[in-house]
Amino acid sequence: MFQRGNESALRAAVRRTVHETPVTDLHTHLYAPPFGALLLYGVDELLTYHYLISEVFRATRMPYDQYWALSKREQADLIWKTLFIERSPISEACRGVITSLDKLGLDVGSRNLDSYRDYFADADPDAHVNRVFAAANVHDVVMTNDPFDEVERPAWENGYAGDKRFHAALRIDPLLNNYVYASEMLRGWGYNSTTHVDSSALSEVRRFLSDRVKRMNALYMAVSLPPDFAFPEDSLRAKLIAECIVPVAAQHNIPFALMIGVKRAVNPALKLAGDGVARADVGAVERLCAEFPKNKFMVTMLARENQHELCVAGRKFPNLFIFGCWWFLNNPSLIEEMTRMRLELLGLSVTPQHSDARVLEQVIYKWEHSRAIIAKVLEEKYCDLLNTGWNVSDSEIARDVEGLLGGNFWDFQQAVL
Ligand code: RAT
Ligand code: ZN
Repeated sequence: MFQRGNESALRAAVRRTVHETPVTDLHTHLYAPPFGALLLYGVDELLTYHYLISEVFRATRMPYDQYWALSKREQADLIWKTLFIERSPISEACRGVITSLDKLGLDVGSRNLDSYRDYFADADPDAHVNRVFAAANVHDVVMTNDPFDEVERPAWENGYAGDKRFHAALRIDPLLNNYVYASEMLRGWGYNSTTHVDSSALSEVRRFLSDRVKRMNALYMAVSLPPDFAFPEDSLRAKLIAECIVPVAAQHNIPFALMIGVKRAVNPALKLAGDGVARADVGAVERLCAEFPKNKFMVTMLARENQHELCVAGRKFPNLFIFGCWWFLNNPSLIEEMTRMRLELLGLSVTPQHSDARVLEQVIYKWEHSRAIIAKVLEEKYCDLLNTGWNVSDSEIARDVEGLLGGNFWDFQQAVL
């Protein structure tokens, strides 16, 4: 039991517990080994992460076509030379590569890119996943499974049997952001989802969603949305949410995850690196939660300016679960600000972070960096309690940290409202 005067022992215990507690990473873009080439790993993939691609264009001002004409290895060479050798790799995305290599036991002091390549060559994907998850202390991750993705679909159709380290999430961006295209795909798979959206088309969309949730054993359905996302509104998107997503989510008792605030293709020449951010309307989230109190909504927002309002909305709606520091917010200064704000406004009822990893080894740095910040904020909060005369035990710290690093998500995912 830690008491007033034991602050430094308590701080050490919090740091140790946060470090030693395994994570459930609730949103990644990683794939289980049976998905083959979709599982990205290795130093060339780490270096060509789209977060680093925007940085290399800033540093080189290279014509876009010239970069895209390079092979992956040449792109990685260029990024290594430009962002790691010719200047110090202090941005969060650069630092992340170094942390990941270091935690895998590679000598980052040598700056020998080819020796890092040798390390990953011929890795057995299954064994490598185990090794990386162990280095990151990640227990399991949630994939992003897009039923409209031609490359991903065959794995499901060929009887992918699941992998307890990788859960599925049904990602439905095309359906909500580009219905004409999605409905055409659905028709190709035998669903009579006409472009004229009448009640029978809606019922076919529901049948499609329900089939996919079952086939994937999806933990939740998810979408990313632009800053002008509104609800309710007189739009196809709002209709599909209210009449398809919400009932299917309720039928399977799974949450609907909304990731709000991305401006797609602000600079299309950057491809995946070309998306931006803008403030969105938290009122849309409030109205959704109010209108469907028996449904569960997981929400993360991309604009820093939305975070306080979102926390306040979280206080009003028990069916709203707030998670992660998404994408441009996944930087130490912002993670710290957001984690502190969330714990102060929402206590321990959130999941402070997800990795959004696209390359396997990224889970190492994303969690290493975030754990340090989560521990720092928690230490401070427990010390404040100690200073009042409240005591805190090791098992209470373990309970709280398990919740933050995964348990709270599982509770919400399984809750019946
Ligand atoms: O963080 C990212 O890598 C982004 O490109 C997106 O994938 C984003 O996280 C998303 O899920 O849409
Ligand atoms: Zn993502």
